[in-house]
Amino acid sequence: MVSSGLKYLFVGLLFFSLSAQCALVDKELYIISDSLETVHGSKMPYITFNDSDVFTAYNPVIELQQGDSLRLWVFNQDSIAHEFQIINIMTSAVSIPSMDSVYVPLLFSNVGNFIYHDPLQFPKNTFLGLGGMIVVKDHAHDSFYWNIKEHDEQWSNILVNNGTVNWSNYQPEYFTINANSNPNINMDTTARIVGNVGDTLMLYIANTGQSIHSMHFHGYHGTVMYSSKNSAHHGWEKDTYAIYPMETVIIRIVPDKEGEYPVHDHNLVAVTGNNLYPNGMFTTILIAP
Ligand SMILES: [Cu+2]
Repeated sequence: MVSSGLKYLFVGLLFFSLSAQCALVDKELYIISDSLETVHGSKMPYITFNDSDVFTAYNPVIELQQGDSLRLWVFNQDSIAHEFQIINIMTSAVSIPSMDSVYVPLLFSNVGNFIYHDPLQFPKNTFLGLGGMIVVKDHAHDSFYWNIKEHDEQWSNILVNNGTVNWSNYQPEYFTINANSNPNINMDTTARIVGNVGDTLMLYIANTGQSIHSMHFHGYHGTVMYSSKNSAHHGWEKDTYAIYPMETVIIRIVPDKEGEYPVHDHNLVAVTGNNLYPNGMFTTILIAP
């Protein structure tokens, strides 16, 4: 009797320790069609996932701890049907008719950075804005999030009206981090890397665009902790990261000195907005003593 009592106590403790770490996380996303205002004040059609039924140009980051169960509802408030899929997590897409919703319960057992998006007529709906990230962590370090992407006003208008474009001749004109170009990126506290010497800073990047974006850090090297496309890159220490379309990475930076240093896309057209420098993917990293 004593030994079986101990066994139940042990099982009870094990269950308690697991349930203390793994949370149930409820989240709602709303698909809303509106427009993206560029750094120069022009507007183009844009569709995003939103935290509420109010449109923003920014697809929210869903933040989880390793082992969490996500209970996700996706509401389609657009006038046309959409789809939903999480790359490397859901093996197939679910469709969501206009003004309907889907419920997606998922367990996230592994750390990583995952793109959720609308894969319908890919890359059309993702290009039009429907792509965000889910990050799964096993740490409590300061974290920063970059949803990097490029845009073309003429193409967005063609695609939203069911026209066709030639993806082999793609010359986008705007380049954004979390839907902002320089100088507005610097106002986004989720994007702009700020810390102190010796901190461990974690940067989660998702390329939801259709171009390669080669992000160059001046002043600091970081370590690749995760890449969804190139697991061979794990552990590499670098200052430039070529991030492929629909790739996600996690980079760890431990600053060794104070200072303010530029971070930008090494593809020079991507530091412009409608050909104007430096209104593209350009920000700074700010490290205090
Ligand atoms: Cu550079």
